[in-house]
Amino acid sequence: MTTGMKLKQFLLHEKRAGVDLPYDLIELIHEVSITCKEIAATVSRGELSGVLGVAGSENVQGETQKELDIITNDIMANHMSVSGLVAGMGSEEIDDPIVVPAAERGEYLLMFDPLDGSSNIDVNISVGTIFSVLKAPLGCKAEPKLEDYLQNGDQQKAAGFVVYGPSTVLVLTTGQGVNMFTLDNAIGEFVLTTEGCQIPEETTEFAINLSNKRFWEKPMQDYIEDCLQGENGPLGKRYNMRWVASMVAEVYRILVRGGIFMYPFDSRDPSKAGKLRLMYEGNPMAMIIEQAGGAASTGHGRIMEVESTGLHQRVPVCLGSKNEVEKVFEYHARADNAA
Ligand code: P6P
Repeated sequence: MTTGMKLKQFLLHEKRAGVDLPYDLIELIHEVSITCKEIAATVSRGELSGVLGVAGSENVQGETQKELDIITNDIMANHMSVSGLVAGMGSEEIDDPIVVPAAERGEYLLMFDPLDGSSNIDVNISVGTIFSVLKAPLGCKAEPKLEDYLQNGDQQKAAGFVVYGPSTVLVLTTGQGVNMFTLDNAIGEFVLTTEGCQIPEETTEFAINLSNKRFWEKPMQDYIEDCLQGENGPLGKRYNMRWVASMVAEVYRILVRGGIFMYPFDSRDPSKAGKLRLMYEGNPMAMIIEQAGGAASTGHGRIMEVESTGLHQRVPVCLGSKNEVEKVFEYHARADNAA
């Protein structure tokens, strides 16, 4: 009986049951969960915190930073820098890799988006923290070089996110399926509430920012057009649509009831492959989705096979119910073949 176990208790139970889960990786996940409890407490204060709104700065993406983007980044970076578990870190909010003092280095690299969906924070819509764990090629012996971070998604040792919604839920995979832990504020612990998430292979619910339609490539326009034709169209079923503008909320919904989420390439800035970032959004979410029986594609291939060329590299994202993602892949394949 594992439901009701606390996060670390469950991970140690998994290790005793034979799962290949090093103790320092268990510790790292536990320490990340502690920072996410602090972030949860911070964002839940809303207007009381006096730090809603913009910080008057931009991140490396050229995106206006919210005060809470910076505050939550510092919570994660400062806590993990002295955990003795990471050799270096990459954050959406920081241009270059975060250097960890030699005496504090550990065996892993941590990539994170401290507050995904932060444009929603001022209007009290769910936001979240996304993290990805890679092995440091040189371990703790030397400061990681940039190329040490540039590993593809299949190299991830763990991936997860915390959604700060009506309830705060940590979603985690270490390569042995996907489990969910709900924060019990009465005891300050993440408690196992769902073991072995499985995404339905079929769906009638798509999530995309339809206002960008004119900027998409034709296969994506054609797929959405066919969805909108409903049961009398070529896809033969009536679709529903969602768009929360918070990836963690969309992915959580898909894990619970299925669906397909897309942020495709668009021509607003042709120099970028998409809006979402590979290392701390695309790859961790792709690992979670695939581990839950779904699919995660760029439209042309698996996200986790995309070669990483930079900390803040962009990637087009299409993920969720396996059979629906396959349909989108086919629309792109037909266009590629025609070309
Ligand atoms: P748009 C949040 O800023 C984010 O990175 C994702 O969490 C979300 O899915 C997407 O961007 C929303 O983008 O263009 O609809 O505001």
